[in-house]
Amino acid sequence: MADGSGPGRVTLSGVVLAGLLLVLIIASLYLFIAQPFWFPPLASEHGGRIDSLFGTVLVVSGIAFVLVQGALGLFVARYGANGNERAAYWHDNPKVEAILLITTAVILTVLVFMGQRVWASIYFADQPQNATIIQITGEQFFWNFHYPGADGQFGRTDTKLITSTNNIGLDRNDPVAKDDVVSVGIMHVPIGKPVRVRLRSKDVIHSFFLPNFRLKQDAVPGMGIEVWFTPTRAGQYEVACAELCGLGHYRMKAALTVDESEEAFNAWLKMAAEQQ
Ligand SMILES: [Cu+2]
Repeated sequence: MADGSGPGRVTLSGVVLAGLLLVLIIASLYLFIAQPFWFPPLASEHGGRIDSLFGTVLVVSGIAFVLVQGALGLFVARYGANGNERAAYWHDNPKVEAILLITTAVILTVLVFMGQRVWASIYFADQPQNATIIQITGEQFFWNFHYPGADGQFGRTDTKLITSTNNIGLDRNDPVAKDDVVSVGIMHVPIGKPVRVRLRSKDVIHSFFLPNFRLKQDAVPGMGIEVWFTPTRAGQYEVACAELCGLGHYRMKAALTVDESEEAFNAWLKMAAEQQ
């Protein structure tokens, strides 16, 4: 009976709901423990800090979730139609409210400061001087990778020089542009050396996303935004666009190769320069 004074009934809908909840709990536990859909393998130096922060936030919010939902379930079992007790009602309880508010505020503040520290250690750290510098221009729907070539200097670019074959408007008459490499959809970096990426966009907002490197940064028209990372694992990776930038957004991806040595990277750069 619903007034809490008599024995409850076992209803079909109740049994079905309990079964569904059980399936949901088992499926969730499996997904968290076996991790079949987790992050792709980590391949950058700073990524470990992001992953451990993600783990901390997940554990803290997981504990809060179980406590809150557990309390809800406990009260339903105790004071619901099947229970024998009546729930007491009161309007406010300043002590309980203060405890809940302060506990939540302290936990959230600690998490925010932990996140702030990791963010600052990646974004506000000094840019490394000995880095490979690449100017990356996003456009609908591909990525252009501009390397300075052997002289280490980027050639002049001008929007007026942009044509269907000169995506970034590189001035080939500029002496320092002679050895520049502009690669469409193919990016190479050497392992173990910082990479500074200068991001631009020609049309709409794109987002330069390297899932394995835990790096994601918007490319905004009219702005040059720098980010950097250090690859720690040689191999082939995906560059994605993480901003819904138009109808062809789904195919806006590029291939990133982390070469296993500086020599291998230079060999690729030389080969690409010869094809320009
Ligand atoms: Cu895009």
